[in-house]
Amino acid sequence: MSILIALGANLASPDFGFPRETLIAAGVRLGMLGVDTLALSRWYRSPAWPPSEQPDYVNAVIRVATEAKPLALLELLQRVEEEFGRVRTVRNAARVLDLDLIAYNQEVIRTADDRLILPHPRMRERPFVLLPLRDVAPAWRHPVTGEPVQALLDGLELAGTVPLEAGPE
Ligand code: PH2
Ligand code: MG
Ligand code: MG
Repeated sequence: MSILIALGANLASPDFGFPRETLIAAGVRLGMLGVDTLALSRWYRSPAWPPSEQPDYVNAVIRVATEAKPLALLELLQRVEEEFGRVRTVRNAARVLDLDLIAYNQEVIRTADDRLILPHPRMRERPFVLLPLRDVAPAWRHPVTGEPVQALLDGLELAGTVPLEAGPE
């Protein structure tokens, strides 16, 4: 059983500081809202995708326990993004906090309005999701294709996504 949430940030937050500090604060906030972190991956630095002049991202994945059903969990994540000052502008704009629901156990979901697609449709191409996902759920398999996370990683260029050294970011 794995409910997996990807965390990302590439702008400092006026309230919480460096991206990593914001991501930790977001994890604490999620706990207050009944989303308990069971496992936290390493922190990774990865260049913004698609390539741009934006600052690098800090990315991680948490494996959580929650009573919230998938759509309620998505709404809760969006609420926390807003609380943390996330401003929605254009797609892939730099951000203080991004919380993406990646997978909800083995559920395969597509809402009529495409608001929620599980597993996350772009996770397969994203080393900054798959590397931390492997940290918290090494035996995870894609619920549609059955591919293990390692098989997904084997096909990708991973060099840009590296564990963050200890430091303030
Ligand atoms: N998230 C995005 C767009 N681009 N790039 C990296 N490296 N990490 C992210 O989390 C990320 C991104 C939109 O959610
Ligand atoms: Mg994202
Ligand atoms: Mg998002």
